[in-house]
Amino acid sequence: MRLLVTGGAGFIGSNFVHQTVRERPDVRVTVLDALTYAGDRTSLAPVADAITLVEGSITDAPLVDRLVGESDLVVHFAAESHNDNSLNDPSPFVQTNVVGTFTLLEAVRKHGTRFHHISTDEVYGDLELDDPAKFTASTPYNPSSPYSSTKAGSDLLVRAWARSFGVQATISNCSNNYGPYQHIEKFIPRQITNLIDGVRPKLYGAGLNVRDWIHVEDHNAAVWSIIDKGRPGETYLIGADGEKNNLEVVRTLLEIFGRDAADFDHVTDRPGHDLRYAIDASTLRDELGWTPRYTDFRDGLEATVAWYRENEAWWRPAKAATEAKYAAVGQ
Ligand code: NAD
Ligand code: TDX
Repeated sequence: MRLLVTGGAGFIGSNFVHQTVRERPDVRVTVLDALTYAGDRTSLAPVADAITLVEGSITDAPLVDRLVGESDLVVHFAAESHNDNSLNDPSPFVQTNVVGTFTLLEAVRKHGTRFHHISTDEVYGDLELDDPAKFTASTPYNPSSPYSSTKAGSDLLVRAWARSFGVQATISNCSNNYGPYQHIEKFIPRQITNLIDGVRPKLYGAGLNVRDWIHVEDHNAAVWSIIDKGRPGETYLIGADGEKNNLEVVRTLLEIFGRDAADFDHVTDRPGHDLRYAIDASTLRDELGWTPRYTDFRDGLEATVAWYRENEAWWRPAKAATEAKYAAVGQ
């Protein structure tokens, strides 16, 4: 099978490529990645000899057309992915997430190529802390930020291309991922690398916002079950019952680092900050037989801390600039 992975030099995409090379020797992988600030060639270094990396944008229609024409399957991870950045400058979010997805859809339509679209639970908006409901595939779309609204837009394009043009597409909406190779602008690796540097973790607002954490390996295993067994046209929600508020996550990290439970700072809250996400993944579990392997969050977090300790050369170059950007807005 010839597989095209967009965004394969980013966090989830690079882990997906590693997993695919490890577990699926019959798959020939090509990565299309623009190598933005969030993409890193070295994230693919361990598999560099087994794959082809093409540096380019998913908005480049002739390039996309050629690469899709040479593929049997496209798995589409490429995106601008950080909410805080989307509040400072939404423009690349519209270009990559909306126009880029449109460009890919036109190519898979032309070549009749199977397409899997990676999306987020943030398209559903947020839940109250005490709401017994979780997001399902029939929850109405209600995105809050420029990031989540452009992801919602891209999902709707995929649905329309599947229905109107018969494109063989599936969509997955996953909750918050953690694990190796995640950019240090994101919550967990930001606090891990702060703690390595002896800096106090930074909590937005009161820290009571809840995220439904899943290990990136579990997300990617779910993506493969959807590719193998999913029904074209369907949307699958991916989550591992990992709800935690941000304060709990910071306290667990402080414990892992042997620091005092009060050793953190409250900083300026994110405008429009979603309160809570929670995923009902029963379709994925019942229909496709997927189950998560990383069921102990603390164990997964300890392994992630160990990875950042051992791979300082990977994240150090981005640390000062990332923190300067946060400091400029009081975070
Ligand atoms: P990331 O920011 O770490 O990686 C994104 C990758 O896309 C980078 O390698 C970047 O260079 C590349 N890219 C950006 N613009 C591009 C363009 N125009 N053309 C080609 N490549 C481009 O993001 P991530 O956290 O790995 O997220 C991957 C996907 O998963 C995204 O679609 C995101 O919406 C989705 N998602 C992420 C999470 C999460 O918790 N991180 C949860 C659910 C869904
Ligand atoms: O320093 C911080 N302090 C803090 O309290 C940062 C960076 C974040 N936070 C909070 C904001 C959120 O409540 O932590 C939570 C997680 O923040 P992010 O890592 O920025 O993730 P989130 O905004 O929840 O979005 C993530 O999950 C869904 C990914 O970045 C998205 O790409 C994905 O779609």
